[in-house]
Amino acid sequence: MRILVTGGAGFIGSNFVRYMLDKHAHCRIINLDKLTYAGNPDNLRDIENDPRYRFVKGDIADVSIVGSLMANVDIVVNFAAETHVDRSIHEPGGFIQTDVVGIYVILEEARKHKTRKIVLVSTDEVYGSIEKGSFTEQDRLSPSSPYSASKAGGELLALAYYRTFGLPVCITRGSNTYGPYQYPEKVIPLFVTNALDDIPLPLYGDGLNVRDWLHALDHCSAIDLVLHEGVPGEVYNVGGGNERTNIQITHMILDLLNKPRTLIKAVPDRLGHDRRYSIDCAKIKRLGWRPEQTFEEGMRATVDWYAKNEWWWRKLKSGEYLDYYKKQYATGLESDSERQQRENE
Ligand code: NAD
Ligand code: TDX
Repeated sequence: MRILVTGGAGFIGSNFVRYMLDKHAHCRIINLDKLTYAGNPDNLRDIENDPRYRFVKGDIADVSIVGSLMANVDIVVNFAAETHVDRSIHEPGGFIQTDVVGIYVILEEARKHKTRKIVLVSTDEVYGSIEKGSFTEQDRLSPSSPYSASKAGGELLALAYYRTFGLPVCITRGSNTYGPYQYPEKVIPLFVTNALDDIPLPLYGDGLNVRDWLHALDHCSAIDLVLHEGVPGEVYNVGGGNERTNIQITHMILDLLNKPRTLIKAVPDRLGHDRRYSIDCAKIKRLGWRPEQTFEEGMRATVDWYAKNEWWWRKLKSGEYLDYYKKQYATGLESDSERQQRENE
């Protein structure tokens, strides 16, 4: 099994590369990653000398590099994407370029090279928000952010390539994923690392938005299953079955770290903030998938991992990260006197 993994230097992609090499002795993986701010060679330090693994730095929107790699693999699993909703609100262009145009290049090259299977890793965010009940794969897409709209665009192209050309594409729609190696802009690693530093945890709005949490390894096992058993042209929801409000998540993190709730700072809400995500996962369960991690255990281990791996996250919280942090949170986190001063200027 020769697999091209794209975006394998990011959070879920790096967990997937490690998972596949552990689980399938004969699998060979090429990891194509542009190494954006979110791509981090440290995520795969432990396996970089494995003879079954090769890293290539490059862009999924680059036809020549994608074409040359595709000539030597049977399967493509795409993780490569711009992934942070807040960044997509500041600068949508890069999301459209990677999450739509990049997917188009992968589909075209897969068609030329007769790739056996293409798995696009997508998100439950493409459905938009749901007040009650859960979305099934038949429900219509109604994305709210430039991020989720771009992911929906990539998905629709892929399904059109299936219908028009018979390209064997499967799509997974995963829910909010947590675990080791997640860039500390996402809420769980952001709040854990801020709490470790005793600095405020910026909670958007009333903190009552609901997300369904899925452990990275359970997400990987679902993708592995779809890669082997998924029916071409089909979409599979992948959720952990752990719906929690953001305030519940925040309390859990503070309690696990023995930190005070006074660290929580309510900040202005995200624009277009989806209230609740919830997906029905009966379809992938019929293929035989079950999440194995309980949320309590998974969170305990995850918080512990960040506490023990400061070497990994400390250096990320500098440079570009701090510029972004200031842009995203400066107004929400300023003190009363700073606000007064700004208003007087
Ligand atoms: P991430 O931001 O941690 O990593 C993305 C990776 O893609 C990085 O290594 C980055 O360098 C690479 N990349 C970005 N643009 C690229 C390009 N043009 N060419 C090649 N590489 C490029 O993301 P993640 O959280 O690991 O998410 C992986 C995938 O899973 C994404 O497609 C995302 O939409 C999807 N997903 C994520 C979650 C979640 O909660 N994190 C949930 C559901 C689905
Ligand atoms: O500082 C914050 N404060 C806060 O209250 C941040 C960064 C987030 N939040 C809230 C917003 C969301 O309701 O926490 C929740 C989770 O936020 P994110 O970690 O940014 O994730 P989300 O926007 O739900 O999207 C994630 O899950 C689906 C990933 O970033 C996507 O790539 C994935 O598709």
